[in-house]
Amino acid sequence: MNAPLPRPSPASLQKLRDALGPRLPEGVLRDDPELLETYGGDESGAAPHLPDLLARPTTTEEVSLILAAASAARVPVTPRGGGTGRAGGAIPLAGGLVLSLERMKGIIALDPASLTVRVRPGMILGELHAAVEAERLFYPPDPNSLESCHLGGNVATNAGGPRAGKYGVTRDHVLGVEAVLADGTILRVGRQTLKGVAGYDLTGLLVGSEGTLAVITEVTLRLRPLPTRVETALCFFPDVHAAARGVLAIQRAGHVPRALELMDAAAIDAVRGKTAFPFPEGDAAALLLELDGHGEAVFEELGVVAELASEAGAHEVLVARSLSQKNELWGARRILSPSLREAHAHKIAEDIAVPLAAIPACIEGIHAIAAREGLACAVYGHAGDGNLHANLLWDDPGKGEAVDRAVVALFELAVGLGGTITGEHGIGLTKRDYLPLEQSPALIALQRRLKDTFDPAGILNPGKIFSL
Ligand code: 2HG
Ligand code: ZN
Repeated sequence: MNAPLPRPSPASLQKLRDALGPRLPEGVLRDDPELLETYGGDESGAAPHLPDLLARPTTTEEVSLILAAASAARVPVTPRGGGTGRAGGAIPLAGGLVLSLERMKGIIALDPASLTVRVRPGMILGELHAAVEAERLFYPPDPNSLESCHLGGNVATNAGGPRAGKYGVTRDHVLGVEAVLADGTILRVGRQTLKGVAGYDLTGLLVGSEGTLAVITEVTLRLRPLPTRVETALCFFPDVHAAARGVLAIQRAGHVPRALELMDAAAIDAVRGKTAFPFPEGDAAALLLELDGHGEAVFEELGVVAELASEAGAHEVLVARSLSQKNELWGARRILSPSLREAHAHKIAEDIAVPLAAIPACIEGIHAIAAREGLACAVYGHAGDGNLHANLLWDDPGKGEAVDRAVVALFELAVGLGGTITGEHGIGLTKRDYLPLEQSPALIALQRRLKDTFDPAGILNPGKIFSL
């Protein structure tokens, strides 16, 4: 078990206050307890920790000042976006200073001709979608929290979402960033062009580094033309294995739906009656599929894909005929996680990913692990890229040890099938002790050395990704 991280001494905190107080505009640095309390947790379900200070800068220069002073005073800094993370990445484990980028909002430059947009980290993802779509452009990543998550947090965690199977995760769309190192150095990393191979891919390294290497203060994203036709359908299957066969058949036949979301019986039960969409009783699995492109061809392809789903065992395919029907289907998908949380006293949602061919074995393995440990479970998620949300659910507080065993077994299952312990939520705090199940000691040691190079004082998001 990891020992708790030491909190900064009162003297270090005073040194930081003294360094920043006269140099930051009024209101940027706060320490009122009621406010600090709202910056201690995220959506991982992990216990919150109270920070000692909160900084809400509005410029890159302020971020640089804050980091340089925190490095000098040896005060831990936990960068924070919208607080929607699922792995505890934004929890200030060692107290210290929470650096919230929420006030650095908005678009800096949208360049439709170059297919790029430069944004500040505090921009809400849903607002970016609306702004670029108004220009008939498309930014595909769509994590479930899109109405509240911030671009900076998406970049820090390399967020995914349903459309990642076709379009990739956040990293696949980031051309460059402006980042501030722990010592306050401001760097422009990467490029503004669609192509460019100069030097190491440090943009790729910073994306997904979960606030441990640098603080992102600006992001340049690649945009695509907005598909003009989107077709959505829900296929019902008698069991989850038939649905998994459907996923493989559709992809093997050469189709790349922009979403291929699977829900097992427990997931369907959790949303039945809670959304506008009337899920019939007794359905044991469903696939929400969506195709995009241009013109009538998309609808024709949907017919072919629906036929493949039927051949795999789907007994009904319901095609959304209007925008409101599409929204009903997606509404049901988007409330899965909160509905499961409401249905049980406790919920752990792992986000393992496996090679596509291993999806059936993975689903079978998840159900077997939960049954063995006497836990309820629901499996759903982004089957199109093999990323399955294995939810363990229980009400009895005495189930702690069974849950711990089940979590390890889930990770071993994923890794044993050639997969990963996290497809999209990140390692953060909640999975740091399990990283060695997937990565060798030499690989973890190399990453620790990289961390030391970027952040020699070790102030940036301590206690995340690696065990203490
Ligand atoms: C989703 O796909 C999110 O809905 C949340 O990644 C997953 O909490 C979950 O189960
Ligand atoms: Zn997800």
